[in-house]
Amino acid sequence: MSGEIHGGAPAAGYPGVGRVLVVIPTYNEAANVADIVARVRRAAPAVELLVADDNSPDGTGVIADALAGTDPAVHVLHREGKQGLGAAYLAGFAWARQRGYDAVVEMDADGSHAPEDLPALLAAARDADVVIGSRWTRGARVVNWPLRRLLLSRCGNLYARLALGMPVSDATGGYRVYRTAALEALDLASVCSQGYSFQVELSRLAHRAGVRIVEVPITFAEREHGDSKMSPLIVVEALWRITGWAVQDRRAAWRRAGRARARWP
Ligand SMILES: Nc1nc2c(ncn2[C@@H]2O[C@H](COP(=O)(O)OP(=O)(O)OP(=O)(O)O)[C@@H](O)[C@H]2O)c(=O)[nH]1
Ligand SMILES: [Mg+2]
Repeated sequence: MSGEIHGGAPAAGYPGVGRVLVVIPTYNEAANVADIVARVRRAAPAVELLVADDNSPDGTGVIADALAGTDPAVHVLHREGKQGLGAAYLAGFAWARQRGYDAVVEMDADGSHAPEDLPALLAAARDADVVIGSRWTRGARVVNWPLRRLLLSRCGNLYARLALGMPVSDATGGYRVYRTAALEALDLASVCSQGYSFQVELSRLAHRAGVRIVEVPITFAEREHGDSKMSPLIVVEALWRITGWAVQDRRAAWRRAGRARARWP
């Protein structure tokens, strides 16, 4: 049933941004999916939603189908099995681009990304290509996160910022708006990340492409229901990839500097 699509009539769109698709990747989010969809519909009635489910064993996909059956603004993309957050988002982006949406939103299903913050993110998207909902910018709040997760996020972001030279305070954050025109400018075919590093990889691609990136403070809350899919492997992948990109960037800079020196008389 991979790629099967349910859902219908498009909503009217969001002023200044156009037709918006909120992509919600799910794996075993049966306790959360109905609530998050309802909250998005209340907070931003003009957007549409795509639940990208990786054949969750807990029946998340079935619940999503029932929601799509009663609300034409809700769509479901059924994928064959668990292939990681990055792959689910790339499939959601492709789905949106094929159907002419003007912007896509990334949002977790577990309630950590408050749908009530979405209007502020979309307002910022009027003058930006990428809007990052940031946990680490003035005005943001992080609620109920254990100290080890706070430290991991702070240190991970510091490392990403220093290693990659990006002026982004929350490069690992997964609450974002991308204008689809800006996605065209990114080399999505080159994306290789699966977990957290997907967000860093897209931040890096956006920064390198020179598109306008804006950060908006959000209130981030620890999930209340269901289990985290975060694992040590995801952290190792992020560290490994960020280090690899940093080395690549330094080598390219040295090569450029070497060529410039060779041109000197
Ligand atoms: N489709 C799909 N969704 C996934 C996969 N892994 C995670 N997700 C979803 O991605 C979102 C984020 O996953 P979480 O488990 O909350 O991970 P996290 O937010 O990084 O970690 P926590 O802060 O511990 O919750 C949730 O909506 C998950 O259901 C996957 O392999 N496929
Ligand atoms: Mg989460």
